[in-house]
Amino acid sequence: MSDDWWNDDVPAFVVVGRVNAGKTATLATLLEVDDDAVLRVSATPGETTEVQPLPVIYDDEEWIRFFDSPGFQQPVEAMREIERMAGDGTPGPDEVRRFVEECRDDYPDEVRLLEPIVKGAGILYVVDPCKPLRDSFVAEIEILRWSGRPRLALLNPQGPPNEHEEAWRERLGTSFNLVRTFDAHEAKYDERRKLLLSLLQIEERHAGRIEHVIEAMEREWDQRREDAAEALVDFLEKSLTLRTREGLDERDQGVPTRRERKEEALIAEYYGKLAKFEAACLDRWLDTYRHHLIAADIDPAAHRGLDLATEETWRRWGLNRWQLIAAGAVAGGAAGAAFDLGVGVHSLGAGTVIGALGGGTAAFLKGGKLPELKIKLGGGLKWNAGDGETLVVGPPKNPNFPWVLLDSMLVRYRSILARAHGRRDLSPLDEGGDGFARGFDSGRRSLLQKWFSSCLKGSPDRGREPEVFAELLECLEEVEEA
Ligand SMILES: Nc1nc2c(ncn2[C@@H]2O[C@H](COP(=O)(O)OP(=O)(O)O)[C@@H](O)[C@H]2O)c(=O)[nH]1
Ligand SMILES: [Mg+2]
Repeated sequence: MSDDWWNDDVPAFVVVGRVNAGKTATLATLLEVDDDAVLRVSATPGETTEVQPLPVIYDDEEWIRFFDSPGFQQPVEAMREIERMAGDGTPGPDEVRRFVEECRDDYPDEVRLLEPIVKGAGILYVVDPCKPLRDSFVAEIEILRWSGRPRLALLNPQGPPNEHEEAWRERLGTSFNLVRTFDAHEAKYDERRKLLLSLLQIEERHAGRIEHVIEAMEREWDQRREDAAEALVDFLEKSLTLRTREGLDERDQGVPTRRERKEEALIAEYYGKLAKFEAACLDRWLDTYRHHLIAADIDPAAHRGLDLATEETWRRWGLNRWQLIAAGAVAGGAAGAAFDLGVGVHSLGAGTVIGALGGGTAAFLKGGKLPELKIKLGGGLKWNAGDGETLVVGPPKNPNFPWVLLDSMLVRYRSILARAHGRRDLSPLDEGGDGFARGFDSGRRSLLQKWFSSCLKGSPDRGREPEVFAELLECLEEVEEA
């Protein structure tokens, strides 16, 4: 390692444990590194051969330094060696130091990981509590205890809970300052923050610097949420105002198949653009949350997450029919035919509504068969002076369209935030689980409905935008906490 690998002014923590315990994955998740070129997470033992420094830098200054290590290879033999050095006495920091100075040739791995520890680094000992607590692990625990350095044990379960965990907890509890669970494949922001708080607990000497990192991380997290809300407002506005159009000449008007082909092409173009907006927002979110390995995978043909025609979508996302009516009524009858009635839920006899409505919306309100997605000719057929007809497609007349759009994004936001950076699999973002819109209170529903309606009409209400931004920001925070 280069000469400046150690700096007395910067608190340091070295991650140790058995090969494949998940040391590198733990650091990758904690520090949000999803790049194997920086932190190699691998099931192949022996891929990490050096102790690797990972500086935590904010505002051009290094505040904490972590070290990733290859891990113990011969813990039992190393323990015996250190015991031998102590003779009749109990081994302690002096013997561990001597071991580092004298035993590099015979125990290269143990010496490498103990080197920063004897210099003054704190210890993060990663174990898989699903494995039985064998003697070789007890040897590791003993060596680390003898070092006398502040030490935190991290349980990183790589399988379902089993009977071994209790033995681990008991043994670690007697030899470590603190025992915590940190699942390198599952840990989210809150667990990462708690891990840093644990460092504060075991290493008081550098409290100021560790606190600084925690505060910087919290500030950055709020900033990211604001960026995410901005991207979301942008996406909703673009999607709700979207229209595709195409002029029809005399031949198109005369030959029905030509006209139909043009209609279909316009509808496809409409969905293609919608999918692009969706991808742009998700890409921005992934970037904001430092994910480079996974990509937003959107198939415009299936318009995933936006497929209003499937019953599944209706069940999971968007508002239910009465919430929609209420939101529309408050919004002043702006969300399609259903809301033109301008009446509240209570005065609304189903018969009246159905009588007043036609087509898909009526079926929707009745609770019968769900309406099929039909892109109406949004602006109607427009005649431009002299040069024929213009076909305009979008937005779908379905009153739940904006809510389904919003909900499908919130569900993806949840899965982006749930994705731990220590994972190296490429499984797509999980879109499972229910949406959030149905849980919105009426104030939020009506505010958003008013703004949605202005967008759907093609003229977004700019005056309302700050309020909408603040509301969606709050929404994202709720999704994070859900
Ligand atoms: N399921 C699961 N696998 C994990 C977890 N942590 C690490 N792994 C896997 O275990 C293997 C070794 O992980 P790595 O971090 O490279 O271990 P290291 O040798 O201690 O650095 C990799 O294939 C990881 O994906 C975990 O929390 N859950
Ligand atoms: Mg490793």
